[in-house]
Amino acid sequence: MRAVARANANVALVKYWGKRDESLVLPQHGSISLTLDGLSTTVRVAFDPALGNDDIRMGGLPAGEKERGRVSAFLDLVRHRARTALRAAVDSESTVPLASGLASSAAAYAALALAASAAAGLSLDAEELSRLARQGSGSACRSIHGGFVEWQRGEAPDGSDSIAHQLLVPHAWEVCDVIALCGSGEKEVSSRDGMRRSVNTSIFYPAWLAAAEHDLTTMRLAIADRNFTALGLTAERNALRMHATALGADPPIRYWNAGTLAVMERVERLRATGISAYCTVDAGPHVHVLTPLETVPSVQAALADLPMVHGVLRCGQGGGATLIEAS
Ligand code: 2P0
Repeated sequence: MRAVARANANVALVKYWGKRDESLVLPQHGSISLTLDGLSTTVRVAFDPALGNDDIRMGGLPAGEKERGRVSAFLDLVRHRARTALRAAVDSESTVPLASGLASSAAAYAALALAASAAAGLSLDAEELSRLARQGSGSACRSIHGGFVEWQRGEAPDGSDSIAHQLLVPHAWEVCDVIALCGSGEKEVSSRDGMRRSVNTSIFYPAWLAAAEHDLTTMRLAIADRNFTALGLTAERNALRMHATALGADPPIRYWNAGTLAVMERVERLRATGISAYCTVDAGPHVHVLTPLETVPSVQAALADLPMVHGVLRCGQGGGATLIEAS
């Protein structure tokens, strides 16, 4: 009745930005990501007859009320499926630097899906795990797999076909992510709230939907052809469009800060010197700079001396969620 699992974070190359069903976590459109190594979350789950309530901790400390409710609701999905009413003790540990503002619900819910289902005696395949993880956090369905991954929108009202599958195994094509940390602490508008507000109020949302479909097609081709320039241009354009959509919401949502723009400018200048590097930005100020393996040191050096950059992380490609212990 106990299990430990680990999963890696992922960076979206074509972003998920908007749900069509909030409770089932069904996206408005598909998305494509790269699973990263070095930014992982390990989750321990133990179902225990002695517990009257779920005991949810993060790094050994009791989780906040909002997170407790969200994790318990997720555990209810597992309990329902395993036909058990037992409460669980859950603890998680992350390798994401503390207070970097890079918190990853993708890694956490992918690891939780695997650990909780294994602890409950369920043996789920990757497809079932992806479907389950999605209901914890949308982007978590992609972190079940390693390498390049596509989350397909799906059509079924019950979400049964809204799952992720692998496009390329890790290291089949060495694209890396150099992350420039441009801020710290909690963001003001969570991704969940930001995408809801964008769907409901952004004057650009219909254009975003059309662009996302087009970017998915271009990105799939870029990955199939191992065309780094096409991957970089598409990822950068898609990120700018996602942020334009958020800026077009009412009230507007701005995730960037001055550091974000300084990194973007530096990367443009690097490109002018012949280094192949492109930016993408998730729902926060940090900039992920995509570059081939051989140019990682040059990109890292170029970002590290910017005054508004608090740190630089180098990430290669990570594998899928793994079960570390089960008993
Ligand atoms: C992505 N993001 O594709 C996009 C890009 C942020 C910007 O997925 O509400 O934490 O739990 O499904 O997965 C972050 O959103 O949102 C996200 P929920 P999630 O990676």
